[in-house]
Amino acid sequence: MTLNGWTLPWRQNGDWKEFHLVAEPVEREMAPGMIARLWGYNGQSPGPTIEAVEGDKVRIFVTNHLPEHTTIHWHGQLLPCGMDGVGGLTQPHIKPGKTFVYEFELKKSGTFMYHPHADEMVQMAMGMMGFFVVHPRDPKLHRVDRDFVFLLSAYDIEPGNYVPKVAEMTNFNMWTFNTRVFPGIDPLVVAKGDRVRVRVGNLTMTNHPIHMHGYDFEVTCTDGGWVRPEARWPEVTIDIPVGGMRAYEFDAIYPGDWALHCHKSHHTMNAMGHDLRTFIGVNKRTFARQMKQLVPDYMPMGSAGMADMGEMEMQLPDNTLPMMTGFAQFGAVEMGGMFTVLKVREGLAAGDYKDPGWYQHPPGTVAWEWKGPVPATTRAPVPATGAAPAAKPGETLRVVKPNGHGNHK
Ligand SMILES: [Cu+2]
Repeated sequence: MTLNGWTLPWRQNGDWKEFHLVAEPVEREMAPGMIARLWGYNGQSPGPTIEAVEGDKVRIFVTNHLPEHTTIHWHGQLLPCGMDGVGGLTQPHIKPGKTFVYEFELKKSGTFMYHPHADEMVQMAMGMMGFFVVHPRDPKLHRVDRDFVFLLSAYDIEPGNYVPKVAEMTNFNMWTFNTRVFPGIDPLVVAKGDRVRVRVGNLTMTNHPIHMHGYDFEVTCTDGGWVRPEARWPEVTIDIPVGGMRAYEFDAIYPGDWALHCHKSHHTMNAMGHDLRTFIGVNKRTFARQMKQLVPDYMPMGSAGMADMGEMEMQLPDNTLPMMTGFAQFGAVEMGGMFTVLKVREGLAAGDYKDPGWYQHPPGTVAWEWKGPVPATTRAPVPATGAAPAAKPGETLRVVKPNGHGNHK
């Protein structure tokens, strides 16, 4: 299952399984309220997922409807050098309006990607990429009940704009799963007891530690092939390297709504300015009074953290998304970007994987507000710090003594 995507249709022609990819400008809604004008394949970025079977002979027609030349590289596939898709090195570029044919036999099962090897900085920054899954010839090998794929990609789209800045190196503002951002990303719906595989590929400019709550799991496949069982180890966060793919597997035995996200906290944010000052600990009232003498409509933000931005209705420029967005059954989730939810449910009808809504927690299993006295032993006394002011309840101030020892035991 390709999150927010689909599988490319094919037809059998003699010995060959034939596919057709069209490289072209596309529009992609990143989440309701924001459209990106990108380049992709067959009307979408990322392109549709190619699925085939180990041993298949594939013939892939690639038509170029872009304003400049392109090629496609079949990342991870073992194939004749001339089918490798590196413009200038292994083939002439595919000029606008032309169609090329790639033919090769799928030597092994696993998870691969496709992307241009022509004007790469521009074409990848514009969203040209897709997944290529090769299933084992023996259906009993590496069998799972649910098999999810998504690509990590990043864009720099200034608020009010539609086209990404292609020369960006690090300062992206849209961190996406399949060019969608939370809350626009499909949840991963599975039935309790399902064996589940999640395949994640990274075609951004940085690594992404993908963290999933509620489970431990093992990497069973990379873009180099299947990992032998004796070479696997348990993880709860898997770093996906740039230009790499990791597939991990687990048995879905714990029901719930489990967060699945990149652990770099800026990557679970949408458009944000990166030159924000830190105002934690500032007296909001005094500061706002002083600022309003200079800037009459000044709005103080972030003096007690920035969580209030998750619920704030701010006037946004056209075509952008709030930094934090998305609500669930208990309130604002305060996330954006690379974030979605694994929904494990009991009692789903066979094959019914539509979004089941929020998890109904069994009574007594949700963290609750404690109204009784807090046992004294949980609060060690704070030692006096001489001339330094003692922190008052609710203050975030912490004083570090000149010898370097803090008072925050
Ligand atoms: Cu990340």
